[in-house]
Amino acid sequence: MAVSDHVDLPTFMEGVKKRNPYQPEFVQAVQEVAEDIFEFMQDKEEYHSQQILRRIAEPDRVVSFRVCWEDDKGNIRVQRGWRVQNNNAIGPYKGGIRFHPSVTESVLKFLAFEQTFKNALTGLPMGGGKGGSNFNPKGKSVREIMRFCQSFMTELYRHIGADIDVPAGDIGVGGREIGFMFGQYKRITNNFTGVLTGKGLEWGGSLIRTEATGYGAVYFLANMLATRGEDLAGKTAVISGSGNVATHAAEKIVQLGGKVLTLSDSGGYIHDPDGIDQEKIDWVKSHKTHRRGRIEEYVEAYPGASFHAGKTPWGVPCDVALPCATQNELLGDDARLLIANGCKAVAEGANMPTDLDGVHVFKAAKILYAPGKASNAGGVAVSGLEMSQNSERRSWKEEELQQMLKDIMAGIHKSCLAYGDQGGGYIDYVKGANIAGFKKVADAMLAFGVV
Ligand code: NDP
Ligand code: 2IT
Repeated sequence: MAVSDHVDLPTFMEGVKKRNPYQPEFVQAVQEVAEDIFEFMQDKEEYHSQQILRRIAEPDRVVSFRVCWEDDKGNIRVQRGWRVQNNNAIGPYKGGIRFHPSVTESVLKFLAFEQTFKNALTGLPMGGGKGGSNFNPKGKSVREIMRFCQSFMTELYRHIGADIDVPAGDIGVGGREIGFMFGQYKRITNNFTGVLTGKGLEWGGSLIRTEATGYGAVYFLANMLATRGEDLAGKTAVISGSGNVATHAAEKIVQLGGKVLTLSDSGGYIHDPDGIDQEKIDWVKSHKTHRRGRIEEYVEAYPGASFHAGKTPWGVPCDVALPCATQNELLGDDARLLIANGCKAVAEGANMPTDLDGVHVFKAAKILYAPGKASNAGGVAVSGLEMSQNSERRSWKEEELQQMLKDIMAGIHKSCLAYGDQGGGYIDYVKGANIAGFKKVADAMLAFGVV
């Protein structure tokens, strides 16, 4: 009979660190989950003896490849591309593609690990994966971006498929890049299939996929506030980022009667005390996406606002905060400042935007705090609905999809309550999300035996 190996949390984390040297983001993501799962597993012998967490924290595979492309001046450029297929226990690998100079194997492994739990929380049959490249789209012409996307897909196509692995967008990858990659996939394979999500509406895309992550994060925030008998009407919001997630989160806050005070990018943040209304949000969308401008130019269009170079917006007093830019953008001191200034609720639009210190500060203060794997799951949820529509070869109506998104976010909130309710009116959403996501994947893995 096998003897189960009951290592404690510090020993488990020592092993993770040793096996993944120079991968701090991945170690951080595993630590955040392991802190809750070790407690949950205490009386669950099977998860221990079958080494379930150890197995989820070892990607099924990491594919790394060279991506060569020619820039407009005829120079040959070489980038590195990856696809991390973390876990497909409950469905095909699913997760976005990120193009940003900060992309490393560690970043993509953390994202694929987080995605595994997030996708389980949606209730849809999707495993976890993530991909990307250290390619920097900033300052590149559209032709250069097209050539890069084509070259990236020329390798990636052999690792993905509608029932194998279905990538989508993430930082630096939006509808245009998905179009270039889908075009190249189709050209190589001669196969028109739902192999990517976030597609254009004319060629298999789903309504509301573009808006889904930001809208979903605000629906989740509204669900959290409702547990304390509150809503978003009249609340002030501080948001970081000015891309897909940030602008759509801002839009939904405004629709629900809140006032958005800030947006940001890697250059700094803008503070608009009059509120960033729909017309201003439209300006930001167009400025950042079509003109590929910087957020600092907002103050030229709207002189009532101020720009704060090189800073994050967490010092601006607010009722609710939504970090929607990137990982580790909200640190322990930022968390302390938010709380000192009266912030009641934080919903993460980005993946792992709060560092471990910050997570512990929010938990200790018992504020309403939702980790990205719960609150930003609306995007991948509508991606899952896009996959269903592709399989059925039909398109659902906008009202149907809006309702499904709301229902899915409410369902995730309910799952968090099931495992995170600590009594006395405090819900630990991090714990709730980690346990609910883990349990679903773990139980599927138990059914498959040792694979
Ligand atoms: P976009 O590329 O549309 O926008 C990214 C935004 O974040 C930009 O404002 C960008 O500023 C800023 N940003 C990116 N990297 C950094 C950095 N290192 N430091 C400071 N600011 C930075 O990406 P998305 O809005 O799609 O993604 C934002 C976050 O949401 C990411 O964490 C992503 O993983 C997560 N997410 C996205 C989903 C989606 O459906 N798109 C789904 C779930 C989560 P700048 O222009 O200066 O680079
Ligand atoms: O982090 C994420 O959930 C995403 N970037 C979206 C993934 C997807 O497959 O839609």
